[in-house]
Amino acid sequence: MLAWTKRNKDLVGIAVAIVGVTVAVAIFLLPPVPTWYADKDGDGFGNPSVSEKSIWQPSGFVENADDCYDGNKEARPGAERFFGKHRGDKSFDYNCDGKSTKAQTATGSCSNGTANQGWNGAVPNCGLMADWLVDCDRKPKLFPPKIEVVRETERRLQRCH
Ligand SMILES: [Ca+2]
Ligand SMILES: [Ca+2]
Repeated sequence: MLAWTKRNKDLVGIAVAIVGVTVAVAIFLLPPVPTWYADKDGDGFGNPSVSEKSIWQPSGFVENADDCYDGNKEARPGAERFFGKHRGDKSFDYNCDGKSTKAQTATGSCSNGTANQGWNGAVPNCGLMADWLVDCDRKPKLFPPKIEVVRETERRLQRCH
C-alpha cells in the first residue's frame, strides 16, 4: 500500500497548481466570442440593432454592422443608383450617408432660343414628378408682333439616393 507521505501531498499540490495555471492561460489566449449582425435583405451589410454572439457565423448574419436599412438590398453603403421610390421606410438614403441626395438639381432656362435643360420651376423633392425643360422654341407672334419663346417640357421623376 502506498504511504501518503508529505512528499506525495506536495507533488499533488504542484500538479494542481500547474493544471490551474494552464487552464487560466488557455482561457486568456482564447479569442473573444465575435458579434454577428443580421443581414435580412442579403446585401452583405448587417443591421446594427439585431446581433448575436457566437463562435460560428449564424446563418443570415454577417460580421459588419454597416447597413442603414436592412429591409431593401438596394440600400447599402456605397450604393450608386438613384431611386424614384423610397427604400421602404420613407427615406431615400439608399447609399447610407445619412442624407437623401437628389439626382437632378439643375433648373432649366432659355437663352436665345436654346435650352439649358433642367427643372422647369422649383427642384422637386425625392419621388415627385415635375416638368423638365427639354427645348425652347422661338415662334413669331403677329399681334402684337414679337418673337415668343415657348418652353417645351416633359414630366420627369426626381430620383434620389
Ligand atoms: Ca443588409
Ligand atoms: Ca444618401
